[in-house]
Amino acid sequence: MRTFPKDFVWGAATAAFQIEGAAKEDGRGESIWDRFCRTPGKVANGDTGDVACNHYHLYQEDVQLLKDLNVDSYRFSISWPRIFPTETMTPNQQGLNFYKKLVNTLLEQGITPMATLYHWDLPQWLQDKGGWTNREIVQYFKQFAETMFRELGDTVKYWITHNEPWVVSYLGYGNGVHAPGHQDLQSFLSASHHILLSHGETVSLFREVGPTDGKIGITLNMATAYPADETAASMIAAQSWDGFLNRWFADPVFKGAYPNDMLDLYSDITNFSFIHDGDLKIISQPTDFLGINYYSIAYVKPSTEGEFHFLKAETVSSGKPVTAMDWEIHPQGLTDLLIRLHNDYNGIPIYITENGAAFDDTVDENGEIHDDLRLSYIEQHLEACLVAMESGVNLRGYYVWSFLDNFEWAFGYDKRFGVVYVDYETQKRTPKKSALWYRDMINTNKTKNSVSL
Ligand code: IFM
Repeated sequence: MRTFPKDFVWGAATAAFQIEGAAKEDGRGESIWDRFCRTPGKVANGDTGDVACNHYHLYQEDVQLLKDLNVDSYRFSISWPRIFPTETMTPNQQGLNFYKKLVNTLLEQGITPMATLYHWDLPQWLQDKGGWTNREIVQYFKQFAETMFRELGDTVKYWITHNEPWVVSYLGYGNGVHAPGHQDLQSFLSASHHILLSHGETVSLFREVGPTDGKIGITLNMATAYPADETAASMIAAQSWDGFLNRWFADPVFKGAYPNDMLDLYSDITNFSFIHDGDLKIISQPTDFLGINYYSIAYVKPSTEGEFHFLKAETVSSGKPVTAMDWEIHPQGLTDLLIRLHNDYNGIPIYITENGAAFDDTVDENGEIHDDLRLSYIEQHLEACLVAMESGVNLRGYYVWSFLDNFEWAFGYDKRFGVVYVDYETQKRTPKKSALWYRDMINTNKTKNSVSL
């Protein structure tokens, strides 16, 4: 019988913009995603986050659903424009009240809150100053973080500074698929640095004003990069891809240095003037844990053309089955990633802060959703976690993405990641087969302290 440790944390995750709705209520300001959704052609169907899952109003029902799922912990994010709607940086009390009510409801149900400070919904007024490409943002972010630590630090002990800096910097400022939609590689690199700097500054701040019994980490989206074939050129291309996605973000935080091979590659794009003396020392403040969002892998081969010409690489399909996002299903990539991170970053405690899959769900005549593909995806990835843990990886918990179907960024509401189905017309929630399986699996783990997968 394979076993997860008794204190392994079972969780579910969401993010503010993707579920809250109430975009114009109780003093919330405009976010870059509100603006992006209204820019023609950027988001599927012109979908917006105005209503989303209406979680802002239905949070009590949602916490009850989380309780029914048996999760130990719930990972959510805080909407920055709900707290600081304008440049005056006066905290919006109604926004603070919402998160206090949410956290108290979770605690009443015995569910541990894990709060992410930045999950992509930048106040538009900050973007108007240059957003993450302007170094001044670091001070604004610290102010936001300090407010949240002071307001919620007595009840929230687990904090994440950033969710997926690669997505924010590359998709937001590099290729423009995400808000604010800029297409400039120099901006990608300066934004990535300012995000990491704000992480380091916030970790230091947390040690001063955060809960003394609290923990703080960063969440990176990571994927194992495999060479598409056995040629030396493909191995080098895979190494560059790994640097682009993984090491450019993890090395500064956990080793205090940007990887040399990437500094070489990126020297065609920038002179790195945005990196100031002392920055890497700040970025590498000891961080309590690493959060990993894992979905798929990359098969990489050399190329001097196309979107990734600056990496001299491109990704190709390996022919494996894919999810509705067209992402290859590759649980072995998770095991390989976890073992490698454990070895490269000194046995850092790791949480899987997101893992899950989008599939085209259908509701049957009984109102049930038999999402066997999602269930199998989750099961295989938990198995991959177990294998890594048996090799000594310090894996502390797993948060399924996502608790609810929600707004999937540029894909709008077309892609469903939830283990709980949301009918967007009626806002009715229905746990899918995968949710019921997850609930039972957690229960078995808790009662027997062993799980048969
Ligand atoms: O929905 C996103 C989430 O916001 C961040 N990680 C990946 C998920 C699926 O694309």
